Amino acid sequence: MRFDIVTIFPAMFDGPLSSSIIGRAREKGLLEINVHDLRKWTYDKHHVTDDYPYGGGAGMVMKVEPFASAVEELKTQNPGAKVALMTPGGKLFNQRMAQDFSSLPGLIILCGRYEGVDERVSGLFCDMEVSIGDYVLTGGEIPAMVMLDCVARLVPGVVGEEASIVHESHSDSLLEHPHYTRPAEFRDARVPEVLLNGDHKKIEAWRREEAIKKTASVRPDLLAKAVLTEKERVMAGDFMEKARRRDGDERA
Ligand code: 6GU
Repeated sequence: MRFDIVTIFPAMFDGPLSSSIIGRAREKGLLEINVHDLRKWTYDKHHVTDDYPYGGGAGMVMKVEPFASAVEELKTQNPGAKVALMTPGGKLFNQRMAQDFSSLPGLIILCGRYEGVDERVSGLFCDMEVSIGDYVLTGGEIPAMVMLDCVARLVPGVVGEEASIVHESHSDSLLEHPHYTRPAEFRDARVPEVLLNGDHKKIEAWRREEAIKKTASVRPDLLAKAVLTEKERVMAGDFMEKARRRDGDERA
């Protein structure tokens, strides 16, 4: 899969995209990631990418022409690619969107700065506006890395063990069960006995229950989408009640 990122801060991408799993996948040719300086598509002497807002107000607005030229050029190189503008006003990114994007031939990701991007960039040149959460960052660069990382690891071959992406937090609307490794005892904190005696049926049942318990306690909103048996629903209800009592009216 090919990713093209368009930004006024290309250096921000150096470390994260050449390390670890993503770095290795690029070396193996499973991912092609190109980071482009938006200023490549400016044609004035000072390489201007922003300007004052029509109607007045604080802050600058990113201009339409450089993004327009960028998208037009990159689309000819990868016609099947979808174009996403990273902006806090976009659609909330989630695991489902990541799965959908991972089967595309490419993503062209435009990084806006937080003050704003001329509306015509999104209106004329983008397939979607994407946000990574309900908080404000200084720009779309870190969100672009978050989205790229999440999509890239779903591309076949990028993550070593295929099984490890099946049973993970969010793919089935449950948080993951706890994990342990040696030592079996650390400062009086013992690894749960069930994990030590090799009864895989019991281990699976324990993990499922722990996942439901954790989700009910930390992210009860996720349970609405989770597929649970009748018995599991009741159990989830009990855990939620317990968590409510424990946390007081904090989540009223
Ligand atoms: Cl995509 N951009 C900015 N500036 N802030 C954000 C965001 C994006 N997503 C969440 N906060």
